[in-house]
Amino acid sequence: MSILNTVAHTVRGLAADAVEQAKSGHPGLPLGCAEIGTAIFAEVLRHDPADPRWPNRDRFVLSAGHGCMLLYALLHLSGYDLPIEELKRFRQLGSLTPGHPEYGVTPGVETSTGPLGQGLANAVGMALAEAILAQRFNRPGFPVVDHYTYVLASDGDMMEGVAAEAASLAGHLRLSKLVVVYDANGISIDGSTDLAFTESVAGRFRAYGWHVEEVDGHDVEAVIAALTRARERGQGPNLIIARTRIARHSPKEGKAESHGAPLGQEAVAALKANLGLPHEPFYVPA
Ligand SMILES: Cc1ncc(C[n+]2csc(CCOP(=O)(O)OP(=O)(O)O)c2C)c(N)n1
Repeated sequence: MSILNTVAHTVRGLAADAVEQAKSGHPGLPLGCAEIGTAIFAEVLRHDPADPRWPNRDRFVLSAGHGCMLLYALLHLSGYDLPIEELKRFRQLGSLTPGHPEYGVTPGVETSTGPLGQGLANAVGMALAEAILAQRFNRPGFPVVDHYTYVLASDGDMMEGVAAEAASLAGHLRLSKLVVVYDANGISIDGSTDLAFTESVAGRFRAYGWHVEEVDGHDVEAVIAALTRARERGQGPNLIIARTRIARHSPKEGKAESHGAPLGQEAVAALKANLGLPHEPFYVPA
């Protein structure tokens, strides 16, 4: 197993444990997007965990903010000032892992969504700000403003009108430094998305002028390759539709009940056995 897969599995263990400890939260998305998050934080994002406010950092917006344990686990493993003790205090008053929506609390969290769709719209604004600042301040040989905005969005984000409006503007303005990864797991809060949402998201975004490609969201190398292609294209915004399974590798894989409730001790034990992780809570390998 590659180091990146080990990171992804560690993220799964941390997210499952934190939600269990808090007795509330959303384990399905962190388990389903562990490879996507690992690809972004370990290989793609240009950031400095020692200086989270560095002005020219790449931005990462968690539009599917309910999956915030994914982000907290990745920030901890990346070396941000977010010790494991804070992950153990997930969703507790006064902790550095308060949950979604969030702005200005946890080092490394740009913003995360409460109302679905909002993060994607925030990210369009951030990408637009980058383009305006670059045009105003960059000089030949001195690209002082030169960064990307990455987004993780879910089915619920894609259902919302605010995301559609912002995506239309991003296409019109050709915001080429905007990369949205869409966690297409076919599951929403009450069951299969087939119940309410059968449009072609790919067709809609192509019509807005976005470049769209699909990828296996559990193949970390394929996700890195897609992100790299998106970053290097330089022509308009990018949508990467990542096919995933909610609650991947747990007994609740593919089930809507994993969306917003703890997995339960038995399922967490089974998850760790499946991943080859020790049963020790909040385990991080050397
Ligand atoms: C505008 C808005 N409407 C409703 C909700 C309540 N809500 C939170 S998560 C969710 C379901 C999201 O499903 P999906 O985005 O597919 O996430 P997944 O189940 O894959 O984790 C809903 C309806 C919300 N947060 N915002």
